[in-house]
Amino acid sequence: MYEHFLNVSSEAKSALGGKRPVVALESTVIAHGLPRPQNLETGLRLEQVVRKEGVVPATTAVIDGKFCVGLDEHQIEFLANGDDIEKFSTRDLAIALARGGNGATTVAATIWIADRAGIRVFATGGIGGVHRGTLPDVSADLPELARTSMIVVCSGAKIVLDVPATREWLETHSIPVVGYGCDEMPAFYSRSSGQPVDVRCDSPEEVVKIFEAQRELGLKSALLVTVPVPNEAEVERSLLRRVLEESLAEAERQQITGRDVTPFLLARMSERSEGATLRANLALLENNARVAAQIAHALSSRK
Ligand code: PSU
Ligand code: MN
Repeated sequence: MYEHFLNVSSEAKSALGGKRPVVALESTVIAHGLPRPQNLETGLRLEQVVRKEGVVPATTAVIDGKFCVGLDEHQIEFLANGDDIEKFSTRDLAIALARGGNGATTVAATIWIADRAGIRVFATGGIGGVHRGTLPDVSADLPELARTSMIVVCSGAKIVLDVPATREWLETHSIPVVGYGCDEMPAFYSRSSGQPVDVRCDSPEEVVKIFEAQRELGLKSALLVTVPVPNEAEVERSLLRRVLEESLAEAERQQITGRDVTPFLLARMSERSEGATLRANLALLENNARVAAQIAHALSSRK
């Protein structure tokens, strides 16, 4: 039933077969986005949050060249504490399949894999996007969102990015942006970005209705559901501006490029803010996983 390269956990398989709700989770945030030991704690915690809503979590990664959908605790621990865990985006998948290897999957690679497994709802912290600076560094998350029919729950694009340019990209490529309980697109650690959303939704059912309409029309893009970081965990504006500027300058001095840019900036901002950005990241990840589970529930009860 599944493609030979997919290794779907028995729990996810039986939920999908019985049309019960499943939420896909990415693993780059565990292997490269968060420091130890919070990365392992968070990887496990996000699964618990999804389960608490009566939904099956499916964290995705490439293990021994197999595209795993639904990991056990040991596999999550391996990703969190392993020393040579790569960061796989969509372009890396064919290489991983041909040559084997272990890698955490980005938003792009995770939604590609989850789509093949028949999962329709996915949660993360912040999507990749158009980077700042003169080099046109655009995350592969964006084109993958443009061609994958999936409800993607996030807190907008990561603040390290050029947020207005990322917003324009989403518009050009016809990816509808929902503000979940908000009228402005959130910006990861911050509840506001000055950027508009296309529509506001205040319940899982409203989101599901738009997603079903997208599918009815044969529109193949994702539905981006943006959820602001919980109030109490939002990073104060002037602190955020300072640590962001310092970290961006440091990345430029050290000539950090390619797949290392995002993990470098996230780690530096956390150090420079004495953990304030890390606390925000953990809070929004958990909140997004919960919202995604509620949406998955609403989606499965309509079928
Ligand atoms: N969200 C987080 N932390 C992360 C990421 C998202 O809260 O570390 C990861 C995702 O896996 C996303 C990746 O796909 O960062 C983007 O990397 P890049 O800019 O290299 O495409
Ligand atoms: Mn890049």
